[in-house]
Amino acid sequence: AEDGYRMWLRYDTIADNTLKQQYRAQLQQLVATDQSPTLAAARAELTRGLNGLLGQSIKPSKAAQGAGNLIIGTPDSSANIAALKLGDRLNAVGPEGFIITRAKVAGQRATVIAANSDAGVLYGAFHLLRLMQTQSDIAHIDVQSAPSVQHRVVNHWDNLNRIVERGYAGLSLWEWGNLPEYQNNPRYIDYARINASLGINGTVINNVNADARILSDAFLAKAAALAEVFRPYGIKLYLSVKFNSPMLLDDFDTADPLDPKVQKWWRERVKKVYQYIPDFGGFLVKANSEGQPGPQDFGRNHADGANMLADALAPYNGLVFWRAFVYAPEQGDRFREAYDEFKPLDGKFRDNVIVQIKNGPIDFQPREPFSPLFGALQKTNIALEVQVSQEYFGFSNHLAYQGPLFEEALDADTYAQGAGSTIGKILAGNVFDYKHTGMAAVINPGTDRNWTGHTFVQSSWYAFGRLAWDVGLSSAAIADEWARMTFNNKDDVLAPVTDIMAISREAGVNYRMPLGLTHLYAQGHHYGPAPWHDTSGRPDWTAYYYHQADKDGIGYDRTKTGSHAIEQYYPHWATQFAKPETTPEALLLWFHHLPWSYKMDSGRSLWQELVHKYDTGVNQVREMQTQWQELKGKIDPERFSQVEAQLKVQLRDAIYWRDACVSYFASVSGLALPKGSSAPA
Ligand code: GCW
Repeated sequence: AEDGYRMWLRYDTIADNTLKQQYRAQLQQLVATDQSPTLAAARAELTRGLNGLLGQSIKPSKAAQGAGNLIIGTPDSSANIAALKLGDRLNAVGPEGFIITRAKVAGQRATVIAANSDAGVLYGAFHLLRLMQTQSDIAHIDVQSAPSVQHRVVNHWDNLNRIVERGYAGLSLWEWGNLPEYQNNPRYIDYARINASLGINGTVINNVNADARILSDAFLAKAAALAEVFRPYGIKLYLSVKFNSPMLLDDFDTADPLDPKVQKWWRERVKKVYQYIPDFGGFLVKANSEGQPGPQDFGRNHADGANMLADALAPYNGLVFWRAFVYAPEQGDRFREAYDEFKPLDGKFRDNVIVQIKNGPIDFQPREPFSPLFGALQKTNIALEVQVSQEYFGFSNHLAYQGPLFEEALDADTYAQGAGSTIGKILAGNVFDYKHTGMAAVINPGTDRNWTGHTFVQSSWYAFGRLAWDVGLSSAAIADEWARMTFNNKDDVLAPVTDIMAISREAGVNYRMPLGLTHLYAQGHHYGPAPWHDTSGRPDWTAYYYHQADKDGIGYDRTKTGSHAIEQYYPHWATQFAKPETTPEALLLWFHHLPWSYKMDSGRSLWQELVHKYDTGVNQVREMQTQWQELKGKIDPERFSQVEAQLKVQLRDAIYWRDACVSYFASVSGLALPKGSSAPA
């Protein structure tokens, strides 16, 4: 059971003897102080990690002496580090970065982890452990690292009754019933360690479909207890709030953001929040979306709403993450909605507001073009929101490493300031001059023994954190790191694991919605397919709305003959997306309604290509199964057999997806199944 629980922080003793001896000689004693809870956490993690990895205890020491010192700290907390005069290099890594280097201390070469803040020391400690877990050479180590993005936040969609919205791994981790009394739940600490190991510095602990009671004194006391556990790990606590809280908690007849009574209510509540949680991070708000209340209910706009909360939080340096995920059934094209509502408000938000934008214009689909709001909001702080929880990727049953999806989003070039204006660079602050930027991931760990239900969901959590720290990392390099830490460093383990990870996302696109099809999910649960034309529900919650398939063709026309949504992009993409020939095939049906006979690059017709992709997706799952079998006897039997079983479920579901979609599209197009396909006729 431990195997899944430890995630990537396993610290099993290094198998390679030579390397272990080298490490042992280099790291004999840990020179550290417990001057702050964060430094204590760093020391504790290094002790635990090194004891495990080296298979012997590292000696604690107050001062450097003899050979093999590992010295950690800030210039303030460590005289040794102050004496190294790392000034310029430390300036370069900013408030949260770190340096790991070799330097002469007390006449001997020592290994040094230095930072400007205690949190930086903690991140450096985790980084050194990661290098050792992945068996890197640290003999001449010289690393200088700082996060690309300021706010690296995880979002939980946990309800106060512990049911997790879109959660597939048990109940919420937060045991509200016994909080604040039972604070020392080891799981809270491990949760904090997992996040801190990636440099995640914020957590929003409750669902964006918020329960107003989270701001009641009773819940604030509980949240404060969690904040206290997370604090040493550099993690700030944030809360999702309901916009009409004054009405729900205090019988107000309005929540109009311009009403002085309402403003006063929020000022007083915020003051209360900071009495409970002095370093509280701020609010996350879903407003006027999917039935949630918001400023528009009172004739105001998103900026009016966000700014009112921002003003209440400003005296304490609190932030408002205001979500751009908005759409309504009466709109024309759901794709357009977020941009149409937010672009006109650019520059109208306070500087402690961050507009949080999902990677794509619709909703965490297996593949989306990037949201045109990136690059469009130039005078408004922004954050990117991605989803680790596999709401649209087969829940915790399917294997879908999403590193490639996150990388695709970060590498998407908006052309906002010419070529090279990628979302990653925008978030890193290299394109516009923002006061704050962020990256947020919806994660849904729960009480399952392995936290995430499927071991490989852990890999997407890992990838998110690593990319938020360094937007330039490649998903393949991250997969390699994760596989080494989560399983082991042997080539015959790494090869199959990373091969599987490399194809898993595209496999999931292929057997569900290839060539730019999107949202063919059954309504509500979002697990299986329902491509058929269902006229009973909200149109934008049915598949026909998205695929528009009929006997003549398939796809959503977003060009000038359709919804014009492509005009929301800068000219580079607006021009390319205007014509099917210049639209990447992977996004084709996002932008064009095309005849079934349309000729694809492969020479096949659109219809043949579509079926071919569905078949490919199923075959890729078979390939993943074959690769997984290679691991038999080479990793622990528990994780081996669980993933083996999950892959069987995945194959069953992939076949069902393909068969449902192909036979439905065959029925509307009237076309026969291409030769060689194994889908049912
Ligand atoms: O993806 C959709 C989900 C909802 C979710 C919403 C959102 C929390 O189906 O469950 O609500 O997005 O992001 O607000």
